[in-house]
Amino acid sequence: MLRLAIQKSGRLSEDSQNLIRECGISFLAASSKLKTEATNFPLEILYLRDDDIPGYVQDGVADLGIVGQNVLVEAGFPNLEVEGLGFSKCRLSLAVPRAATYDSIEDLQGVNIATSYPRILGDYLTERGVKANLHTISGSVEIAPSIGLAEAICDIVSSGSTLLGNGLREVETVFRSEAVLIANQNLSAEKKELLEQLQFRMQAVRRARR
Ligand code: PRT
Ligand code: ZN
Repeated sequence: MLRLAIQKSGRLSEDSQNLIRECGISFLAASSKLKTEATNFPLEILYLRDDDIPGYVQDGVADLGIVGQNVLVEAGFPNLEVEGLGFSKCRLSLAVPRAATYDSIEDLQGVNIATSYPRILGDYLTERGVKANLHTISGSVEIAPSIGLAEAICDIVSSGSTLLGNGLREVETVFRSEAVLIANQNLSAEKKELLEQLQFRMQAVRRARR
């Protein structure tokens, strides 16, 4: 039996559950239960916080997972990715107050930047020879400039209205993300076979949606 970890509640959970259902797999939705067994495919579904999913799959507690690439790469396990799933598209962007002058990434030299993505941002800045002071905070990153915590932020953007509403201007795209299927690297032959069946169905669902 395969164990698949998906987000319990949040931006990924509905699309993740819909994808599995459209693969013809029946199961009970996330409620108070943290796991459920599919009735017509050898699959057990674990409902977790998205941040915990890469580590669980890396350690083999779960065989598979569905998570945002942003969370996967930030966790340090990019090699677990099997394939992109085409939903929850967003970007990780740098933003500064609307009135701040910004011409190029050089302007971030020595600047305080608030983010929940120190690894991805740190790699991006290092590749460009920029040394900034990263302040890692876990939420409400957008308010950091207005409360004097940082001069810039790096956060997930989709429509851009949150940045706008906080008087911020997007200046660089650091990373583009979508939901991805991930898998433990040491699956047994039986589990690999089941993964292939699941991938085959997921690809058929995506072709049918187009
Ligand atoms: O509780 P748990 O830890 O499981 O969930 P979470 O709160 O950490 O994550 P959640 O559900 O908010 O997001 C899950 C994943 O959805 C993220 O890791 C991204 O891969 C993806 N995603 C897609 C987004 C967005 N779009 C998005 N817009 N994640 C967050 N946002 C935020 C954004 O940071 C901004 O603050 O939503 C706000 C609105 O965005 P705008 O630009 O449309 O205004
Ligand atoms: Zn989370």
